Amino acid sequence: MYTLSKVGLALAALAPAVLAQSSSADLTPVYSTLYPSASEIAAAAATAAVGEETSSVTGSAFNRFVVIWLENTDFDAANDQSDLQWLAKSGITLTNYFSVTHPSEPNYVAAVGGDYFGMNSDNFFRIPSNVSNVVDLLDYKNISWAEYQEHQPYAGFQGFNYSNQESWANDYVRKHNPLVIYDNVATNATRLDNIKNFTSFYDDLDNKQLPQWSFITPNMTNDGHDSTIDVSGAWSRSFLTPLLNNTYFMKDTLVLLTFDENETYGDQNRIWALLLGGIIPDDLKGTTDSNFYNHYSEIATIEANWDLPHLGRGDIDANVFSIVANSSDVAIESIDYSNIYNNFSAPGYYNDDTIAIPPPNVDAVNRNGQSILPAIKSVWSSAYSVYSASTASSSLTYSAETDNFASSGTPPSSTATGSSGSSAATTADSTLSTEVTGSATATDSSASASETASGSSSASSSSSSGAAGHLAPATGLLGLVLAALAMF
Ligand SMILES: *[C@@H]1O[C@H](CO)[C@@H](O)[C@H](O)[C@H]1NC(C)=O
Ligand SMILES: *[C@@H]1O[C@H](CO)[C@@H](O)[C@H](O)[C@H]1NC(C)=O
Ligand SMILES: *[C@@H]1O[C@H](CO)[C@@H](O)[C@H](O)[C@H]1NC(C)=O
Ligand SMILES: *[C@@H]1O[C@H](CO)[C@@H](O)[C@H](O)[C@H]1NC(C)=O
Ligand SMILES: *[C@@H]1O[C@H](CO)[C@@H](O)[C@H](O)[C@H]1NC(C)=O
Ligand SMILES: *[C@@H]1O[C@H](CO)[C@@H](O)[C@H](O)[C@H]1NC(C)=O
Ligand SMILES: *[C@@H]1O[C@H](CO)[C@@H](O)[C@H](O)[C@H]1NC(C)=O
Ligand SMILES: *[C@@H]1O[C@H](CO)[C@@H](O)[C@H](O)[C@H]1NC(C)=O
Ligand SMILES: *[C@@H]1O[C@H](CO)[C@@H](O)[C@H](O)[C@H]1NC(C)=O
Ligand SMILES: CC(=O)N[C@H]1CO[C@H](CO)[C@@H](O)[C@@H]1O
Repeated sequence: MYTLSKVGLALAALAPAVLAQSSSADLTPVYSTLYPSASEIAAAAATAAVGEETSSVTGSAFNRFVVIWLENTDFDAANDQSDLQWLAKSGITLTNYFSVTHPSEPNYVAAVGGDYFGMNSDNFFRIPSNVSNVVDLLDYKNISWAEYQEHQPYAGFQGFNYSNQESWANDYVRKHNPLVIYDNVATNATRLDNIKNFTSFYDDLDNKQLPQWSFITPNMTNDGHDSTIDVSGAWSRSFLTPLLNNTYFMKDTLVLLTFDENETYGDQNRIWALLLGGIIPDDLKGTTDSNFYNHYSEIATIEANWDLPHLGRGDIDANVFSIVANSSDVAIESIDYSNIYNNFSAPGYYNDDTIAIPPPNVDAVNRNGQSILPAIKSVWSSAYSVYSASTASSSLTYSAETDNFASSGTPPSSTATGSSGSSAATTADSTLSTEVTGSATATDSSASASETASGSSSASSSSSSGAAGHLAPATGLLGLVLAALAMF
């Protein structure tokens, strides 16, 4: 991470005239599809530090949670894939697990932070450091965590992409790396070191030093994004097969293998999900669980397991996976999902310049009966008071189950406002002064046409300005120039 300022300096050398006009001379690193360059990345990789954290905090159902995400596949296509069917014989298939929106990036963001804040594209986004995520919850009880990102060039890399250096095909992409998008991780050196290269997974496995929470992202080939469900299914089977026979890995472990989103936008955003690991009892292997879950269940489940406080967002009332709910004494809510589509992003900070980041619900109690994380409450409680007063008269109600808005005369319920409450009622937020309208172009020229669709809101009267909202890779004039360069 210290190498980042070097990158900034290198950029300054490239654009001295621009820098001279930049009043702040802020060398905040700028990332795009072109910067940093491969040689700058190689130099940074040579000195990058790698986090090594482990711990053994006992949970009610598991002591280790490993999340693996594949890409863009409809439920039926995954359920019919032979390697996934083979894996399913060792686990519990979740048959009503929903993604929360389209396209990719907001789903990754939501699964660790409890909201996607109106994000509706795969652009270069940063989430301000006063917004919390699972890392804050895990830290509260000193539960170790890491990400393993395949072909990320070094631990803590913050760039937009790292392509195959021979074919230049898509390989590592930031949009599939949920925690690096949160500034409260990316601007903290200790935390950033835990966002590791995939090779570190095998180091940590061999050293019996795996963290208790981890998020694994295969590259753009192996996750199916630029390939097929047969490729991602075969990769999943080959990656997991040795692990399923590894007694160290399996002990007290829960693995979730799932997808970011359904492929067909007109359909319900239901995705295939499988629970595996040492905590699955033999009599539940090869069975299904038809309770309603969504990406926020990934957070609610660790809260229930380790009896953690909450983030005050979509995690508050998400269902906990039943195998964990059963041993945590947490109820599972029966939810009618027949009208849940989750196929666009509700209005919010990243798709509407007039909308602030909503305060988390500081008064809520989560499924395991805990209050909000104290550190979050201290930052947001006064903003929450203002916000809840202003939304009480709003005609928009937010439903955590559907993660969408519905027009009605009913004021938001006290628990519902906390979740992704990007209501049309705006608070006095100043948009980031550093924001640029030129976007870092998606690296991903082979993305399916559907993935570039922006979720437009049909539920709100507030105007949506598309994806250009609070894009924050670059600073000031320098940023504008670099954003323009990035469009070559
Ligand atoms: C976490 O670790 C810190 C530093 O070692 C310690 O002061 C604190 O009590 C620990 N917290 C818990 C909940 O174990
Ligand atoms: C990152 O991973 C790639 C391939 O998995 C490997 O070739 C490279 O050496 C790794 N880099 C570091 C710094 O670990
Ligand atoms: C990122 O992707 C762009 C567009 O494909 C490519 O030109 C660039 O070299 C890639 N950057 C790296 C570091 O791989
Ligand atoms: C993704 O990783 C696999 C190895 O796991 C490799 O064979 C493949 O070439 C990589 N994809 C790209 C685009 O580099
Ligand atoms: C940085 O991260 C460490 C480890 O997660 C945490 O203990 C510390 O409080 C963080 N620092 C700040 C300023 O947030
Ligand atoms: C896993 O262990 C079982 C039982 O010992 C064995 O039958 C199976 O072949 C092993 N699989 C692998 C991939 O090693
Ligand atoms: C979401 O699905 C509904 C129902 O099929 C459809 O009417 C709507 O057009 C879809 N929205 C998007 C953005 O695809
Ligand atoms: C949870 O408990 C219920 C009620 O006892 C039972 O039907 C269900 O099979 C259990 N689920 C799991 C995954 O243990
Ligand atoms: C959170 O950070 C954003 C961006 O810096 C700022 O606009 C907002 O006022 C902050 N909110 C609170 C409650 O600190
Ligand atoms: C809920 C659900 O699975 N929705 C759809 C995802 O996409 C597939 C294939 O288009 C449909 O069959 C599903 O109905």
